[in-house]
Amino acid sequence: MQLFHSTTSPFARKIMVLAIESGLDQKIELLGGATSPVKRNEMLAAKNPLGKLPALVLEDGRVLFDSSVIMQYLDTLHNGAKFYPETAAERFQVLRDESLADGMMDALVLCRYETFLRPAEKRWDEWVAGQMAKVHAGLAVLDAEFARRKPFNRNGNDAGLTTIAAMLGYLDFRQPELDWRRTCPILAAWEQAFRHRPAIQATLPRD
Ligand SMILES: N[C@@H](CCC(=O)N[C@@H](CS)C(=O)NCC(=O)O)C(=O)O
Repeated sequence: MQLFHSTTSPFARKIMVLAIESGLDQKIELLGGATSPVKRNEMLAAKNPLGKLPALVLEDGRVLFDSSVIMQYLDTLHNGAKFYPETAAERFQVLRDESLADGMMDALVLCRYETFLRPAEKRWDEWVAGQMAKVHAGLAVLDAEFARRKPFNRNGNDAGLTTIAAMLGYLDFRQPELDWRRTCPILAAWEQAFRHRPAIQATLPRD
């Protein structure tokens, strides 16, 4: 299998965490190459018309995207602890967590494009503030929920928690000045413990 990948992408990161934890990383060839809405990676766009990574090219030529679809596919390929539980109640909690963190990552990536790619004279501050409002609201919900529930009631192989960790890592990577640990101490304590997982350490974002 080949994975269109970038070491800065939180979406690619969550896939690599699952791949490393399950030993599937040995079977995945990483394809690098930057992409952005204003500079399409044509090799990638030939496989995923949305021009986005991650995209997974299977042995038979089929291509899977987006990151949640790839995660769910890879989870069928190993016999270790599953990242998506079988029972509906647990599964939909995991999917909801993944969806919330994915949405927050979307907002953070869009902010990055707006503040880094877009020419300064065309920047729209209210739009960035609107994206960041989604991030702040998501952080507040996660902090409140983690106070009530035990995130470790399953083993750490959990697509929702993995995506939340990738989202927080991306937040620290791109906006280190945003002191979310002060406003979300429970989430911060969880992140500090989760961060020590070897697959999380092996996939820290880097330019
Ligand atoms: N919903 C997608 C989001 C992926 C995404 O936004 N990837 C970014 C890199 S972190 C990208 O490829 N952006 C290029 C573009 O928007 O054209 C997923 O879960 O995989």
